[in-house]
Amino acid sequence: MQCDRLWRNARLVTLAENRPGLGLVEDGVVAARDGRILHAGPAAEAPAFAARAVIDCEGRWITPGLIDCHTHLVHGGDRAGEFEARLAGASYEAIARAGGGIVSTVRATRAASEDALVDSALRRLDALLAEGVTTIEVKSGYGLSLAAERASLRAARRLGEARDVTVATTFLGAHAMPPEETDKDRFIAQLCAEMLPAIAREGLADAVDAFCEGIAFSPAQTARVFEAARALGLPVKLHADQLSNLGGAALAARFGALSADHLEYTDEAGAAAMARAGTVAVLLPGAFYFIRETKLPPVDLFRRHGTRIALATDCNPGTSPLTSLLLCLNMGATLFRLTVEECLAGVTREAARALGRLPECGTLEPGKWCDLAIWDIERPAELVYRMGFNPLHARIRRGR
Ligand code: DI6
Ligand code: FE
Repeated sequence: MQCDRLWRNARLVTLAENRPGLGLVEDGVVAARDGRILHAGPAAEAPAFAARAVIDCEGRWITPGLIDCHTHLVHGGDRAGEFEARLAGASYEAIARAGGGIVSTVRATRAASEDALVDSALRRLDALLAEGVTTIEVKSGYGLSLAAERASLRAARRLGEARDVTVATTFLGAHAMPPEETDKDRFIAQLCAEMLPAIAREGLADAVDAFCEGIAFSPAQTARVFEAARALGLPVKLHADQLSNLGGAALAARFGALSADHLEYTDEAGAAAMARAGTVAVLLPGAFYFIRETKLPPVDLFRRHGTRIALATDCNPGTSPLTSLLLCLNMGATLFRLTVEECLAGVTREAARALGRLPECGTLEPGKWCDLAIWDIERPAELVYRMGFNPLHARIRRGR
């Protein structure tokens, strides 16, 4: 059988659901043709391939290319000064009065040109790519006007042209109140009537997200955003139950959301509703760590009900300035007590599911894009175990 490339003498973490656990294969091969996986499995079961190029992996491990399924990679400025002030004792109120907090990122994002947004995001993206990331989700939500949200989403799309990576964009207009607006209902009405339809018409968003929280938008306001998204045929996701339990997980499930994210305060009804709806729980240990949250997400409830679990960086300037998905794996294990299997599935198969892209990526199975990460490790657990060490040997996207 003809193929373009063949990786042999490899050990595979396939994550295929028809194999147990991580779907490990010793002495495996991966064959690619036209950018897609033709075969991934034991060498003994592989057909005889005539390959244009054969790569001897010398026993290295291959995982699916990693997927960071929740980021706010595109934004202006940073909040290092605010971090420094808080460490020196400044209160949130004092920082907000001095123009800090999320509004300062909105101002910096609006002030930046689209080119500048791309340039600053590329530096963060490159850090993720260096660790084997081949698919990334990028949210807007620091523009909060049609022009600035559009620029952010365009910048996100351009990341996928500037680098060899798949970018999934998410419109998060309902992230915070724009500084010039005073009425939340009025803002949401305008978002649903004008911003979202324009963004959808221009094909700038693959999904729609909202921040359902006391400091952001209510469940009723969130539901309005979701209804508007549904009318436009766009899938939804939700920042849910991060700081309090407003029933965000159940709300997301009610709308058949791809994912509900954060979930520290989610209760059993929420976890069960997510499992029934197939809504993935995206856990974000970087934010948990950075804001020194102590309430743990209900991992045992997710396990008991069969809710799928993904892990992501939540890379954002305010609560998770994290640009390492490998460190995020370690945090998922140490902070949330996830198993190695849950962690690795969380940045591959389950992250793909959280983006609605499981048919395209996230496991090593025939027909999917041949997105691979090849690692200099002796066992898969090393990817979760180390902190600040990058054993990536090679990153392959679409077979090359
Ligand atoms: N949850 C968060 O933790 C961030 N956004 C969100 O929806 C905070 C964003 C920021 O402070 O810049
Ligand atoms: Fe987030």
